[in-house]
Amino acid sequence: MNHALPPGTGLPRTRGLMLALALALALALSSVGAATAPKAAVHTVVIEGMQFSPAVLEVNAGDTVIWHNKDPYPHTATTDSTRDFDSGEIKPGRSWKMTAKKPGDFSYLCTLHRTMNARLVVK
Ligand SMILES: [Cu+2]
Repeated sequence: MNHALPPGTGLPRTRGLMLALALALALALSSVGAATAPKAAVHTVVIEGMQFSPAVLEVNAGDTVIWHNKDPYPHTATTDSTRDFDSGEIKPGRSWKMTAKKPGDFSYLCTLHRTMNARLVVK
């Protein structure tokens, strides 16, 4: 009785298995790649106590920025000189959101309280 396989018989099966493993690995890696690829994020700037927080926010182009007004009076988030964006009046307890499309370094303020300054950096 000879139960040993003839030489070479195991090789095609091993190759098939290796191929399946390689394929599975490639699939796993591609899904990891998709998960770590830059995705549009959502950032929040809180307006409270007559201040924008954070005062400097860095985002990627395509990200969404939400300004949330927690003060009991209205505010705006406005790039005053360039007019790149202007929230208009954000009423107490309300929010305004914008998709940051254009890369740049945008200084903005509240047109109702012009000492309130902040910066949005879009990369
Ligand atoms: Cu204000």
